[in-house]
Amino acid sequence: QAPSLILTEVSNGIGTITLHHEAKRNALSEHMVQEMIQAFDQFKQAGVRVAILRALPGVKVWSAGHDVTELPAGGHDPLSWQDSLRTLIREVEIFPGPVVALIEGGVWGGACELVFACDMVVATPEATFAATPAKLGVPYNVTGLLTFLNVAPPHIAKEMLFTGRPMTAARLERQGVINGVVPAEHIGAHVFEMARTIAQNAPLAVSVMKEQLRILAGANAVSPGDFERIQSLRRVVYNSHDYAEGIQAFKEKRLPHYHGE
Ligand code: KFV
Repeated sequence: QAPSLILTEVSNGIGTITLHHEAKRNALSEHMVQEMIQAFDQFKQAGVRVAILRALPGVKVWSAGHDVTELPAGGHDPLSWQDSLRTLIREVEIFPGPVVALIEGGVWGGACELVFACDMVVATPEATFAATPAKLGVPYNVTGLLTFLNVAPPHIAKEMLFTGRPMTAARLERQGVINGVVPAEHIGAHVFEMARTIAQNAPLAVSVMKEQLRILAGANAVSPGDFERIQSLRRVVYNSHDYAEGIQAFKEKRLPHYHGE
């Protein structure tokens, strides 16, 4: 059996998932995602009321995002319904209790969306958040963009998505995108205290509000025609030279050369 890439712990109705694959900077591989989904299932069975998603204390990289070696080479939708990142984000959204992200280090690409999809986010002052599809030439998917628009003001979401540059925790807190910035030595206690407060409240009320907020946040009507148009535009991107080049350049550890086709 392959070694576990996460650690899990349950105590007093609070479940913690700790990403633990530092050699690959906690990239969200299929293997790691499957383990996280299993952990959320176990939490449900154990009656966990609040989940905490974190990396080991002191890490430089919270997660490097989608495992780029698992993105399809070209001609296939890299963020289809079955993709591991998409599956994990749906799992976080439908988990019956709040999921709180505790962030130390850099958060990249799909991990940035994962963190924004959590119900609350607390970070250390050194934490940074980068949305990178434009760096790699990836056509981001519809629900993925909605995750950004649901938590960030449009200008901030666009700056993140168009530049791909890491944004500081302080700036995101000012914009109301994350809930708090707490120094590393206090962040664990701070997040657990928040989790304990939630866990003492009425679990049914909390989980039904979470589900209502999820449904309301996704209540944008897109016509079938518009949806098909978006999919066809995205198809142009993942069929392009630039998409294949972005993935290839990452694997060869070099800068990509983009032509816009
Ligand atoms: N996927 C697969 N392997 C990765 C990876 C990733 N996202 N990020 C890092 N690795 C591997 C890397 O190839 C190396 O493997 C090891 O982790 C350490 O990385 O076999 P190797 O060569 O040891 P280093 O040496 O790059 O680590 P470091 O110098 O500490 O830099 C950390 C970091 C995070 C700045 C750097 O690894 C990096 O830039 N990673 C890629 C970040 C990124 O662009 N993520 C977005 C992925 S695409 C995505 O999520 C989506 C959905 N999207 O649309 O864009």
